[in-house]
Amino acid sequence: MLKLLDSHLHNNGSKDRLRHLIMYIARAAKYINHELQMGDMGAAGSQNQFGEEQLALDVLADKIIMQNLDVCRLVCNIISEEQDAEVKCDCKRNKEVYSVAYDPLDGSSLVETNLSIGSIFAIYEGEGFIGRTGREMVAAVNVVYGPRTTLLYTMGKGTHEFTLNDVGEFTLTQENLQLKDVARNFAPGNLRAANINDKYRKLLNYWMDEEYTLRYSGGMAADINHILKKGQGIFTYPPNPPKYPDGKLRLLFECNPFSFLVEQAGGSSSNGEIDILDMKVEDWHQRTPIYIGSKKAVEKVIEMMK
Ligand code: AHM
Ligand code: MG
Repeated sequence: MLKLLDSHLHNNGSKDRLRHLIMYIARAAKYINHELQMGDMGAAGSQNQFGEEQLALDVLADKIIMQNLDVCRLVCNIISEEQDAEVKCDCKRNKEVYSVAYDPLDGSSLVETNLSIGSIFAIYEGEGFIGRTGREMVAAVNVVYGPRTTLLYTMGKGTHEFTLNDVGEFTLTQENLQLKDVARNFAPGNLRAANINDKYRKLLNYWMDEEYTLRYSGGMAADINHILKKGQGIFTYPPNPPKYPDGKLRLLFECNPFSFLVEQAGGSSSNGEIDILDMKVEDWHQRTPIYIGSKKAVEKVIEMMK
């Protein structure tokens, strides 16, 4: 018997409104998936606020998600990695409402090479993001568009994987993903940082001396998904000042939702000092160094990068 996303959310104790919201997110992912098969892979001719070139697909994925979050009327505040500021929507304010932060197409520069990319979502109850921590998220979702399209979600009761089938349903493929404490794979982001940070160079050497297996695609959505599916691994993205004094990856759109998904699978994540999920959001586009994956591997990184 197929286990559908909708009934899994229900059986997992989801409030109806949160379940509807996640189903709208899944719907957006199906449309994005379709565009990836059929759509324009070229440049949009525009840049985001950080001067990064946008692809037609970045812009389209952003629109598809924004429209779905808007029409469901459950979301008051939305912030996208592709937008400068928060968007306020018409929601049913008298009832339980949500705020959603998302990265519409993480790793989109990989799209022309046909490597996997993803859409990442962080869902909070109530209105707005500033001053809150990742601990306040009520759900996180990561959709990976690869040879198959898969969706991971957590609502704080485990991390579960679904796969999109031919008739457009996400069906359960793995319940309660589990990370071992010890990693054997490493996904070292931002090797440029090793030029200015000898500790990172030593950490890289440690992994090589210990004969870890390199598994790094350059797309965080796929790299974290790899760790979760293989049941072990460590992903790092340290800072490299002056260009990225806090690293490149964003707290709201990437680090928080992945930290929630990984913690719910028994792993952990840190910025080198505190857990990512304990960081206070001060700015929508705030960046943070991140070390995430198997618990003991994260501890080792913190110790060596101190
Ligand atoms: P994006 O959201 O613009 O796609 O950037 C995030 C991506 C991550 O998926 C990945 O880990 C990182 O950028 C790699 O960046 P770089 O190759 O610049 O080190
Ligand atoms: Mg991204």
